[in-house]
Amino acid sequence: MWWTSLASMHSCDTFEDMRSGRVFAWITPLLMVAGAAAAIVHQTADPFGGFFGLWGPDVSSQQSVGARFIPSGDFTLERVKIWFMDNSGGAHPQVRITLRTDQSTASGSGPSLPSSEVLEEWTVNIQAVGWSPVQEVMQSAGGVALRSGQKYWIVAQSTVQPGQNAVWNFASVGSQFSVVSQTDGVTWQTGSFGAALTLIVEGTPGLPVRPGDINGDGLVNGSDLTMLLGAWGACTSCAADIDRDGEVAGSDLTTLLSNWS
Ligand SMILES: [Ca+2]
Ligand SMILES: [Ca+2]
Repeated sequence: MWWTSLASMHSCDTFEDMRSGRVFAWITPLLMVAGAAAAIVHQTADPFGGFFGLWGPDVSSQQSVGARFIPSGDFTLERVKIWFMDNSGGAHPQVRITLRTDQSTASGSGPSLPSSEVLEEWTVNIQAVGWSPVQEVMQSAGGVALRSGQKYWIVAQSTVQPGQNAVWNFASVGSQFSVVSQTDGVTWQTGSFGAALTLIVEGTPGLPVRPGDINGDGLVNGSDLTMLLGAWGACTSCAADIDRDGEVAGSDLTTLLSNWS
């Protein structure tokens, strides 16, 4: 299994440099300059030209893989990009990719592992044929909020048998907090630093604008409801007048409740 070969690489000086970020430190600014219109939330190098060649962990019925990223600012998700290779010889194996929150965030404690909370998901039949990586692009339909400093996971799972599976390419340089599961994304092994899985996350700076988010914190919840009820009645250009008809009324309440976080 590709992933297990990682352990044998840890004594390599070059790999130690990657783990420490020394190699990655100089290439990150170059990648930022090369970025397109969308803002970069997270970006690794591509899989080509690395010390170890083309490699990565299998994504199969026997192994799920997760890569963690932490936004340095607030963003609205636009798309996720991952390089995959193919172990099937051209059967275009299907991969389910999910954006998840972190267990430690949800519970307030515990190890940093993917939670079961799915913020968005995509199903991809990878384009790659054989060991020639192809980048898959997953567009966000919902404009998920990515909050500064919070831990997020991109998880790849598959029901395809080993040997017919997709392979998530490692980046040519860099390190990353990533995990594997032997039970298809349910029970995760403790996270460990390893070679970076190729992962680009793009977004628009700022949290998504949600109708009903009166206080602008990215959530539609009791705080907004309290503000709406407090402003009930005729109202000129107040935030609680969501439909801007000059009064805070039932229609605004309906909008708020239908967008409840
Ligand atoms: Ca709010
Ligand atoms: Ca209104």
